[in-house]
Amino acid sequence: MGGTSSVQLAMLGLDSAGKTTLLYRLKFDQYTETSQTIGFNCEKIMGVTERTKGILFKIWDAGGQDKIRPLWRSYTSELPAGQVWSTQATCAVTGEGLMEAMDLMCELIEKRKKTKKKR
Ligand SMILES: Nc1nc2c(ncn2[C@@H]2O[C@H](COP(=O)(O)OP(=O)(O)O)[C@@H](O)[C@H]2O)c(=O)[nH]1
Ligand SMILES: [Mg+2]
Repeated sequence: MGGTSSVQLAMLGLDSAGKTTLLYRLKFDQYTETSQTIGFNCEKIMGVTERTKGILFKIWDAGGQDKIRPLWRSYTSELPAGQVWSTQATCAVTGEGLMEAMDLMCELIEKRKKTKKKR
């Protein structure tokens, strides 16, 4: 990444997991009340931490209902064997842990890009 770049992300999870709250927390830096997501939401969010500054995150928030879940496959089918997973505790209501999560995600994306180049 470095300089100005953009990445596209898909947020997948069951209904009421907190995806939309998290999206708006990142976008508006405040708690926003949500209603059930029908289909998708999408927001462009600029990175604000040292690590993510200059990176434009285009984040897709996909509804989690049973009907939509088969579509997750189109986001996950290209993941390589041995994909590294990470967990970061966050609270979408207060924003706690979110910046750490953005940094961690950035690190994973950079690693993924490097291994892709090697192939
Ligand atoms: N305690 C707590 N509640 C949350 C959190 N994130 C979302 N919620 C609440 O959980 C409910 C569902 O959130 P929503 O973002 O609509 O979930 P989505 O279906 O995954 O988009 C809402 O009432 C939120 O206020 C969180 O991190 N902590
Ligand atoms: Mg939602």
